[in-house]
Amino acid sequence: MNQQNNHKDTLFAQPYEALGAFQFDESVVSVFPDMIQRSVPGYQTILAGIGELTTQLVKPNTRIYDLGCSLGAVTLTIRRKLETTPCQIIAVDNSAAMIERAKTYLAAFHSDVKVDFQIDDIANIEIQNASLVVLNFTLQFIAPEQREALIQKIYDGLNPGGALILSEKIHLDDPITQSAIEHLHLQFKRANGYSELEISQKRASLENVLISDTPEQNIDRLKKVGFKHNAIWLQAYNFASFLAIK
Ligand code: GEK
Repeated sequence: MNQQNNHKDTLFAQPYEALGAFQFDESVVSVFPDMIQRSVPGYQTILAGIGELTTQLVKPNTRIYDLGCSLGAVTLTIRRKLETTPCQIIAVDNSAAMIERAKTYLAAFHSDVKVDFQIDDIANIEIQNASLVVLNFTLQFIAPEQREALIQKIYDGLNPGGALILSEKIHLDDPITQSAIEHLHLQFKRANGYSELEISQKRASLENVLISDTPEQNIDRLKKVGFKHNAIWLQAYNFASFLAIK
């Protein structure tokens, strides 16, 4: 994401005496594009894939939802692909700081496609007449006991043939392969310039905030709410993106 004010993420570079739980506040907003690129392997490839899936799956006169939109990277990718397809994009985040920055950012690019930005908890959003819903690394921040209801609401609001793209950090139940895959992610962060202090403080801050599921838990939940067509379409280390079609 070519962001104006794209600052380097140094949020956890200094030792903290009292490390608080991670929050999507103003300090995170200003380093977010750098943070997500250096922390999530495959992020750019997922965005490119979402663009291609938009071309395949979005139907005219339907709605597209970007839930947990942050600075609007997914919305921007989708909007570029829509060109002349008449659709409405609804981009939601409960961080006002994120939405304010996303609005400014998207305003810098011309498009006739309407984007409706909403500052709200995605639990409160009605989903209707949807051909595409994207949860790009958002479900992992929702309380585990609320996840099924959210995915059910999305399924119910999708038109037949509509799709959910769900990207998540994942873990494996088997400790041996889990440890190997986690090590790959650790090396990815080191190679991207994060220090051991930054890595350990970020991990502590995300504890109990980002709660990952296994691939099986994700697929089982998608099946349970009614999706008959489910697959992982991309995985990079312990980050996977699922495609579920109604
Ligand atoms: C991207 N999709 O660039 N309601 C609304 N928003 C929420 C909620 C909630 N209950 N919980 C968390 N968020 C983006 C990246 S980031 C992923 C998504 C990450 C929002 C939160 O404010 C943040 O902006 C986003 O979900 C998660 O493709 O930081 O790892």
